[in-house]
Amino acid sequence: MILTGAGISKESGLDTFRDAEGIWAKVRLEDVATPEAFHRDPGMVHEFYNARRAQLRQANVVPNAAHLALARLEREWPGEVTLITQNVDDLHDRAGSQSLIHMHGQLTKARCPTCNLVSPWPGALTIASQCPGCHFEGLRPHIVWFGEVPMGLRRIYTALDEASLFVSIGTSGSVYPAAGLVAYALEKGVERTVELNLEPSDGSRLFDERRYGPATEVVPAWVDALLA
Ligand code: BV8
Repeated sequence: MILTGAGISKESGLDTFRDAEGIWAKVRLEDVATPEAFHRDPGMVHEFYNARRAQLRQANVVPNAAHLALARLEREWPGEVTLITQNVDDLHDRAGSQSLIHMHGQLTKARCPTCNLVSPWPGALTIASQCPGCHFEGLRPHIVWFGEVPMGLRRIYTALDEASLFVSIGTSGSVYPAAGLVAYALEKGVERTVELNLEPSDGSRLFDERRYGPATEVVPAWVDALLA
């Protein structure tokens, strides 16, 4: 089981959340990443996600060596590899990871609050964006906001019940329930826990092995060592 956070996409040019120049240093989470914010000012929330969606489409924003190393691990590892990401970017998808759960949603999709249809939506959303299914006007980003239940939790906890190895990559370990997955894995008897990050996360004491440095260096080196 591999859990990734914003740190793995940093060297692809996408901001993290809690670093000094991170997203939450520029905009208040309460204004753009909660259902109340969307109800209060949908235009502002759309603007926030439209800007991040547009950034994702820039030619220089591509999967980096860490994303590619995880896709290679999935191809070459004799057992099951399940990748859970908190990231809403599509860099793991574009790197070729197959067994992938976007537990906080996906920037490249829109969801209809009326009929729940999820549609690919690479472009900008507005308050007039119509659902391709039921034509309701008022699509929302297919994102899990604070106070909303993350996606794929049943699949995640079921996979964790059987996991022998839990790896946390590029996450500060500050958002739950994602940050609680390593403790859940340990409770279920996972044999080994590994943290690959720029610096120790909030839960670093729960990890048997810890390697610190930029993801594009630390992750490929760790994958090479594991496959060897
Ligand atoms: C829920 C989508 C109920 C939006 C996101 C009080 C205590 C505990 C919990 C709570 C509480 N009050 C409220 C809560 C619950 C709340 C929560 O945890 N709040 C926190 C702030 C305290 N959680 C929720 O609301 C969740 N829902 O609880 O529902 C429930 C739960 C279970 C079952 C039933 C009901 C919903 C949370 C999802 C919110 N949506 N994202 C968007 O993206 O716009 S969360 C957001 O934070 C992102 O998804 C992000 O991925 C996530 C975590 O952040 P990180 O990925 O870790 O990024 P961060 O910047 O923090 O860290 C980056 C790390 O990378 C750093 O460690 C850095 O050192 C490292 N790094 C930097 N550069 C590099 C690097 N590493 C390697 N290489 C580099 N180059």
